[in-house]
Amino acid sequence: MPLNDPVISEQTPSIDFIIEQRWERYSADEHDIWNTLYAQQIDVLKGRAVDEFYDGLKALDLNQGGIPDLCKLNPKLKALTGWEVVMVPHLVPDDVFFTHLANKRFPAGRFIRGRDQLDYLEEPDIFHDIFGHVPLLAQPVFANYMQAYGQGGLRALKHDCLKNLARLYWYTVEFGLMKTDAGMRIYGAGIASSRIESVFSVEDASPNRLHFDLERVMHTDYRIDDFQQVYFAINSFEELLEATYADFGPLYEKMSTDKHVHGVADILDSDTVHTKGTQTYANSGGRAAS
Ligand code: HBI
Ligand code: FE
Repeated sequence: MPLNDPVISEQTPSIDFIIEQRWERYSADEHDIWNTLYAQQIDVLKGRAVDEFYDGLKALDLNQGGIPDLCKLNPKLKALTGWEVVMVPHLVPDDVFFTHLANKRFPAGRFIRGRDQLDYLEEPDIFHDIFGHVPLLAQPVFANYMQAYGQGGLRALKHDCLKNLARLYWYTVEFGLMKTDAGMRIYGAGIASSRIESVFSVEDASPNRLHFDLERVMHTDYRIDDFQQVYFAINSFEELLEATYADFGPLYEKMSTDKHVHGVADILDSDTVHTKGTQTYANSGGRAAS
């Protein structure tokens, strides 16, 4: 995000960090960057993303051209699952983030990346946040999972388990895969908004692809500066929601003292292995935003 963005700095920050979108202020070039990224991802995600992702894009008319206007997007999303998208200037503090999710508000960055950053970005922009995250918020089971995650996050803060929750988010909402009859499919937004990782995550031989297990994932380290060395796959969104609907109370008790962490390349005896990776890829020098 440009630090001197005049549109942002003229607004007084509020405690929920929400800012107005002011859609009319996006330039033709910014809309064009959205269109470029959109066309590119639609192409690369063919046969690689879960059906629910396309259903969401279609139900929300995200293919209308240009950066979506929240005034048009939110009524459609609200009608489907009760969720809405709100604009924030940048990453918001964890408690603010969880509070938004618990109240069915998805905080999305307002700015869009520049042409020199089409493939790599440090902070989530509106393309990652809306194209990557919002289609699945039109899917009721996934939307419930996101709300449960926000509620769980607020409780985790009180138990000093934030890191565990952040790993769960990372390996599901951002980098999750789904094992379908047609093969491994992408549902994580960090993958779905990245041209290169969209292919890497489902086709490359190097990463491990293991079956999702709630506690296992919450104790697994992650890297933010390269492609993943491990992906966790679910069979369905129902599986994900059921795992997080369990009473987290005892889990938080345990995790507040048990801080063991598995490395990104570890395979445990208890893991269900979908594909064992070769782990030989060189550092690629970056990936798209998550
Ligand atoms: N804020 N805007 C924004 N977007 C995020 O994805 C986000 C955040 N704040 C905190 C946060 N994510 C993470 O700490 C969570 O994964 C736990
Ligand atoms: Fe994200």
